[in-house]
This record gives sequence, C-alpha cells and structure tokens, in this order.
Amino acid sequence: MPLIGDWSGNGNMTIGLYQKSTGTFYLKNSNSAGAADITVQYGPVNSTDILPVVGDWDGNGNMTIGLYQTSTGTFFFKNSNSAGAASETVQFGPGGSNFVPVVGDWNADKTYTIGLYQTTIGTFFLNNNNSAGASDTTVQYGTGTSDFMPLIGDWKNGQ
Ligand SMILES: [Ca+2]
Ligand SMILES: [Ca+2]
Ligand SMILES: [Ca+2]
Repeated sequence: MPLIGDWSGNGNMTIGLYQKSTGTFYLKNSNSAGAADITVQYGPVNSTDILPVVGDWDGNGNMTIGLYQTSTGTFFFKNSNSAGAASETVQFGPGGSNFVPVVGDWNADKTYTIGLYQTTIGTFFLNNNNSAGASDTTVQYGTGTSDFMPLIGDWKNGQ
C-alpha cells in the first residue's frame, strides 16, 4: 500500500510502502527509486485487520508510522520510525469495515490527529486530539456509496 509523508522533517513529502504480508514499512527520503532509507517491521504479519497510517503525532516536524485495527477501531501511533511498543493508543469509533481511517492536521497546530470516514453514509468524523469520545468535526460529504474513497490534504496552502 502506498504511503506519503515527511519522514525526515525537511519539509519535503516523499514516498513509502507498507507490505501487508510482513507488516513492514519501507520509507524513502527522496522521490526516487532504490533501497528504502528506513525499514521498520511494526505491523502484524499478513493481517487483513490492519491498515497503515502515517502522521506527525507529536508535532515535532517528523511524520512517523502508525496502524489502525479495523475490527476494534483502534489507532496505534509511534513517535519514531522504529519497532517497539506504541507511543499512543486510541480507540475511536465502533470499528468495522464501514469505517476508513483518515489522519491529518485539521486545526493547523502541526499535530496530526485521528479521523474516520464512514463509507455507508459518506461522512467524515474528525478529532483535534488523539483521544476517544465524540468527534470535533462531523461532515457529510459524498453519497454513501462504496465507489468513493476519502482524501486528505491542504489544498489551499494554509489559507
Ligand atoms: Ca522529507
Ligand atoms: Ca513527529
Ligand atoms: Ca492538529
């Protein structure tokens, strides 16, 4: 699965991959071919219940790895691109295949936080903190049909 982020903290977003069969992240610090700059085995091997997420969970400028467990609606965040125990664990939403994880800096405070897109009703649930509870922003956008996928970005360059 493709990943995009600023792993080096230099302001440039670069490519990466998550390999489901091995639970391994392969991160490049340049948008070029060749060996990964960072290789981290973090996810469970061959799990259909896990999706990768990446973001700057601690707001220090470096984007790092995370996982979302679909069955339980749980996010696991690492503040470094290394193996080991999660830095933060957050259960958000009911879980299940109708919810797709989305993460982003919704309030421009440099820290990436959790969200979900409920495909069946075309609705985003966004939280400004990595904590459980009701979402800070709920937006119905999309038709609730399965041919829409959520996207996240800063389309207007901070305006
Ligand atoms: Ca970078
Ligand atoms: Ca960070
Ligand atoms: Ca934020």
